[in-house]
Amino acid sequence: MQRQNDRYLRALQCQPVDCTPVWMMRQAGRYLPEYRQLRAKAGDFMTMCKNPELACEVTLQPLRRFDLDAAIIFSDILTIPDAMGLGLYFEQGEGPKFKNPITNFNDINKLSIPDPEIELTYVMDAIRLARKELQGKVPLIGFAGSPWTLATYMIEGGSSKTFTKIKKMLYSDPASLHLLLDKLAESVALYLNAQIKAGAQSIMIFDSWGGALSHRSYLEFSLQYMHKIISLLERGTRGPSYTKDYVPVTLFTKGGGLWLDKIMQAGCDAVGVDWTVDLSTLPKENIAIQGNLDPTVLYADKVTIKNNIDLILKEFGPYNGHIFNLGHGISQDTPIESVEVLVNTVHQLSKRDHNG
Ligand code: 1CP
Repeated sequence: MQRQNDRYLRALQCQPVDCTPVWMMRQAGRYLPEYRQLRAKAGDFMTMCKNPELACEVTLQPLRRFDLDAAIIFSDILTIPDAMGLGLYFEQGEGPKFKNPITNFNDINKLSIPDPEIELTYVMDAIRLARKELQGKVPLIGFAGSPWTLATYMIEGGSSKTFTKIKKMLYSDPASLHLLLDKLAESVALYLNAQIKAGAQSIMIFDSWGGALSHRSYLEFSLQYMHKIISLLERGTRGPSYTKDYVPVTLFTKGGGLWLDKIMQAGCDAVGVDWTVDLSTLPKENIAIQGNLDPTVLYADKVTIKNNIDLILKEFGPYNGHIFNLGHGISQDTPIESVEVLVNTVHQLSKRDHNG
């Protein structure tokens, strides 16, 4: 029987850890040959997401190779718009697309809020199965996209670099966009509460495209709705010492470095930071920080990888509220050996500042 590893949950509550916990955004995915193999057999990505056995298997794959301190359920942020009837599909090499994107108020008005126990029951089944298979070895992370980030895909019809359509709506018809964001916030809160009930032990909200907004728009169209979601989550109460069954929330706005003081006031336990953030400027008091290695460092040689990890760990010193992660998802052509170096170096080097 494996010893329970809860250093990730402890760090989220800024409680003493033996060394710094580490996991990677997109750790279950295309850089792993065993993922590519399973994906080739399954056919397409959504088939894998909608099959709880396959989703559970992919969740566990990175943990068999690396000494990671958390698992993240294999799914996608776009399951919610899919459940709202937008018709999600993936075109080879082109990323996600929607058959029925949102174009106007009428489309938004017609959208209904999915019941996670019906339309998204496959995610809950995958979570239940993954918890069973993990046997408490490491905690399981549940997640969702932020309303703003989901809305970008729903209005643009897929990925975008410019966000022209949604920004046009933001400035010319803000009431419609607010209605959409409100429906999404409610949907995400229900979805995350169902994930918690199914066994998710920590929650992460991905605001991948919040950084595309102006300062004022970020507060009004993104942060406000994440704040609302957090206030609706049923996740227990955090005590002064480590609270085992409390479900911490991490907010990650890519490109949100300038707004971290505001993000930290949105009721979250941790903030995710990308590689643009100067860690020395962040408060290191009762709020956990997740990040912030540039994922492209993993293309470099071992010594360079170790040096870059060392620099980040030195910024935190003995502070308990650090969760080591990349500043964004791992790239699909990352060498496996680099991931091994990353995970082992974080554990080894961080012991000097903790009681490991
Ligand atoms: O096999 C394939 O071709 C599918 C690639 C893939 C994978 C592995 C997609 C399509 N999604 C995922 C899994 C995924 N997506 C996880 C799994 C758990 C883990 O982290 O290991 C998670 C947490 C996500 C979240 C996600 N999906 C985000 C937020 C995080 C981020 O990277 O910013 C976003 C923006 C998406 C949308 C999405 N889904 C898939 C792709 C290729 C994209 C991004 C497209 C774009 O750049 O706009």
